[in-house]
Amino acid sequence: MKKWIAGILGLAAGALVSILIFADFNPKEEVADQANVATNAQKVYVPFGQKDEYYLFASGGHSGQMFIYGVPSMRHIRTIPVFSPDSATGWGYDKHSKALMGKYSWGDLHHPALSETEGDYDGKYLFATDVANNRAAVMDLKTFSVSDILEVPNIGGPHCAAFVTPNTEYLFLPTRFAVPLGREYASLDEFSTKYKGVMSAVTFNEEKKKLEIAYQVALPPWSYDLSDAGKKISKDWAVMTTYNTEESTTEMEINASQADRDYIVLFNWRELEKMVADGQFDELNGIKMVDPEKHKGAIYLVPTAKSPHGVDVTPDGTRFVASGKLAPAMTVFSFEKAFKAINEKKFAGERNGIPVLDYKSVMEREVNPENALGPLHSQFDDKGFAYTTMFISSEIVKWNVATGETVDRVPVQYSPGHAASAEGDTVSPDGKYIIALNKIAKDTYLPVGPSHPESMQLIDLTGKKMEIIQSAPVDPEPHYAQMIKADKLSPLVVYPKDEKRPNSVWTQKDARITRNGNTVEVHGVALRSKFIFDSNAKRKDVISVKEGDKVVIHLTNIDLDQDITHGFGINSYNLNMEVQPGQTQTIEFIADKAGTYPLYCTNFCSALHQEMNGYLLVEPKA
Ligand code: CUK
Ligand code: CUA
Repeated sequence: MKKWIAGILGLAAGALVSILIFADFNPKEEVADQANVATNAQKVYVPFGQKDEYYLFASGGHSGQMFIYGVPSMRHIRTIPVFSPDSATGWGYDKHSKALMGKYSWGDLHHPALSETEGDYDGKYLFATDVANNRAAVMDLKTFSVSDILEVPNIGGPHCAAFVTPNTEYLFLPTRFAVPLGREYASLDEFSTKYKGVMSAVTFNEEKKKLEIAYQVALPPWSYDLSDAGKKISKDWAVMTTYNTEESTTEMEINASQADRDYIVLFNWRELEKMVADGQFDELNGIKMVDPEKHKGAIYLVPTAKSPHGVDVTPDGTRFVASGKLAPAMTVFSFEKAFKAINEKKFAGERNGIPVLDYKSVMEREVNPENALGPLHSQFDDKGFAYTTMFISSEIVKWNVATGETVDRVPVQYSPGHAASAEGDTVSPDGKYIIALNKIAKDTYLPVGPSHPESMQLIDLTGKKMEIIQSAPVDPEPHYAQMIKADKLSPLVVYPKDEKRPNSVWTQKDARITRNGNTVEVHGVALRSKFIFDSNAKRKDVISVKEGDKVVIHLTNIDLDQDITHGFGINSYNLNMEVQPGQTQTIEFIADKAGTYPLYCTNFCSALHQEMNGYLLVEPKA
């Protein structure tokens, strides 16, 4: 009986809903919408033979990789393996990448940063850091591959990074987790005295293609969340947000949000540089460590709404905008006001020996769009507007930086973390597109089980209203991305032939196998469609060793031809590498398993690719 009544009520409710829907239905609007879909489709369609206008370098989060997309098509073009091994490219298997990966097999890549000249992306290098295992990496955009990885000592989770200064003088790595100085053991009861949030200043030596640590700063034991470098008038400065200034050591979810205010840390890196040059530092594990309590004049605190997440410097370098995360507001601060207060030494007090500026004297305005919740990160265009992601209310809000007025908002699916606008972190953003990097896709794409991909949505900024014109599922996790004009990059077509390159071999007849004690060294070539390891042997494509030998294989791809990449995999030896046109790669292993092991080219390179194979013969010990 009850079921029956419920059924009738259900039908009635259904009818009501249909009436409402039909009442709302307007055939004209439907037609207009279809026209819109067609225009939007045109906006993102990149016809065959043409290329995308922008590269998007997107963080792969805990996949440890960097993803590259074309904009506006939003097609995934390539993955650069960075902090995690990748069998497709042999990253983590060949000697060079294996050495760079060291003892780690995963990473958590958060914020990519393109190299800059005069505050503009110059298209030369791309930096990234690993929150999981305290590393920084640099990728060369000539080859789209990693040139160097540096493990930074004394720190715990460089999440705020990597952001670069306007001429790539430094990339700064502030950390999320406070750790005892030198990462010694210390009880959490001594958190406030022994733990520090260490920030590292890393430089890139372009000639050697090496990352180096210039110095570190022992900041209070707080969590540093996001940072940005100054520009133009603020070019010698940088800002970063903090939370857990409560210095709680457990149940952070509750305890780190007690105080009404946390801080933006404002630091002058030119001053820090001078201090270090003047010897104002202590040495820790071979690194110059500046203590801001002892050496004053470079670091200041600006109070801001509790537990801020992002902080972003405007393209003209005059302001920095903090996003509230827990407070429903963005706070606009003025660099000029901050400099004035610093010059006049007008401080509101001190925290851990660091001067605190007066909130009111630095703050320009609090921006509070109606019902917008969970502001995380802001990007900018060329017309003075900011675009802030709202994690909780799932939207992007466009507002005027000078007046604080909200001009537009667009719902995104769902919960955006960062957004990336075209040339967005430069002194001259393009204002053409912004991409919402959404943490949750839910029902957006074909379902693939309980966990779904994340999503990116491309938004056109050129019209009166922001308009979503494309959406793409992405692998975890889109923390941040940077979008650069494609014509700023000029990648190599082939690695140039270089006869002086160590261990390279450029003709078939120079291919050879030599033995030195227990080490067998192969100088081989790969070409369509064969391997030649030893030009004098009866079978040129066979490597014969003895069980227990150390085997070193150098392989040069002598097909100097666009996109003719060869692979080199050894069946059941868990080894693979890639050799791009003109490249020399080395793989090293101990032949610890006797037996017969086919080896083959793993990259489909020609009609006779399937014939491109040979054998590794491992003769058992007597
Ligand atoms: S964080 Cu703010 S959403 Cu790592 Cu830049 Cu992810
Ligand atoms: Cu070489 Cu397939």
